[in-house]
Amino acid sequence: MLHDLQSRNNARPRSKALFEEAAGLMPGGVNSPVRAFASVGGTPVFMKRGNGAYLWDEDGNRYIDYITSWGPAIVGHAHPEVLKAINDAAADGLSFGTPTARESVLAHKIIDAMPAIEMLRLVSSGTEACMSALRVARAFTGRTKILKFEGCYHGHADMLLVKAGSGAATLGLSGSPGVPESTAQHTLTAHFNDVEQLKEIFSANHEAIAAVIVEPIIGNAGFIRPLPGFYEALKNLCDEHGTILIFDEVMTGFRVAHGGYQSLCGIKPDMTVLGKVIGGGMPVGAYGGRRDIMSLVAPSGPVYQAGTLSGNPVAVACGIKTLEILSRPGAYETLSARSSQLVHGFKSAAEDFGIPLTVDFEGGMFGFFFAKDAVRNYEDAKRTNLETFKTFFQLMLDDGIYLAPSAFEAGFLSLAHTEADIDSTVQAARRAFKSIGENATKKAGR
Ligand code: KE4
Repeated sequence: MLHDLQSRNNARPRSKALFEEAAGLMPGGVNSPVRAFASVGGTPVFMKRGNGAYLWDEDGNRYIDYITSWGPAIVGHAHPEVLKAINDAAADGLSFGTPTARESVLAHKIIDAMPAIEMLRLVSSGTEACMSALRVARAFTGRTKILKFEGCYHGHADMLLVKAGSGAATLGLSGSPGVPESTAQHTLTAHFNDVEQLKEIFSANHEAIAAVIVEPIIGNAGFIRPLPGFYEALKNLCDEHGTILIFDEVMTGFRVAHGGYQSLCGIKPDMTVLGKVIGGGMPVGAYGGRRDIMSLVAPSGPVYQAGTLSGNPVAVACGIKTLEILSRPGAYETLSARSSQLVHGFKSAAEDFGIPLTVDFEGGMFGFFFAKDAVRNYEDAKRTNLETFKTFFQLMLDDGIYLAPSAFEAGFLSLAHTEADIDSTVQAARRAFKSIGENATKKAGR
């Protein structure tokens, strides 16, 4: 039986009250738009604590968590070894505004995992990393134009809020007021997986594009994989035109594989952007790449970029321990096995009830669309059945499964998710698909 939203809100009275209070204090009652449940309706769930694969809300309801804080909680919430690393670091002070030895430990781990990164700079968010990488690429090439793909989200810096994914797509905001046209005009956009259009754009902007930035698997429009040959074509065009290729691996880095997507596809980007997992749930981002490019960054070069809490000792300690746990034998095999169990369970359950569903996964990241045909770009994603997604999301939430509250987001699991957790999730999906299927039949019968 599909409950109405009212009964759902009543089932979580504490979240409802907290949301009403927050709405008067912070825009939309949240500190990041995608948390507001705008596209799925109902009251956002206020979480009180997490442990392992689970979250508990303020009303005491338990959920199996498939957001993992949008990627960072990949070893599970409140992992004892991570908490110890944080507590030990914090006991020595929170922040000094000086270099610390720990920052080089994290830098080594990242560079060892991604050889395309010869040198890097730590910052405090993915947004900061993306905007800084583009500034350096513009300085290195002496060019102004940048190229991004529709549906990709690279944080909220002005020049990147053009046909962006994630929360911008969820809210139907292709750009954003406040971004001057004088800025947006330098951002070119292309359809993902469209090599012919790429060739046209490059020839129309001959040697004028400073950088191309791309999410190697688009996680901010659902889960959209590159077609075979797409990145080879893109890399060749960039090399031919002296354009910097930037892989934004904020989401895929250490998530789809230890070496990120670049280790799977064999493409060596000129620059890479990271975030999320490298902080393990605390604020860490990074940008890096070829030494000749990164050497331009102040104080070794003239390109200015700075940050009070960049390389923060406690956040870096959290990231180091997280990467250490991830580098243990079998970690990525486990993540992949759980993702495979989940998406194939969803697919089989949806088929049993005649519901068109496409699924995909890579490592600990997965996605699904209510659609018959494969989704190849943002336009395809927007044509999927968003109403069915909304119903599915709410039914799963009521059944104790916390999925991303938007069809334009990927899902994430952790090393703490057990086979039994995944099986429970698939059983909940089966109940949801049954309910959706029965409703569709009733409507058809009217
Ligand atoms: P942050 O500034 O949110 O740390 O990172 C921006 C960013 C950059 N690049 C990619 C590929 C990203 O996925 C992100 C942030 N992702 C979103 C979720 N899709 C963060 C969640 C949110 O906005 O609240």
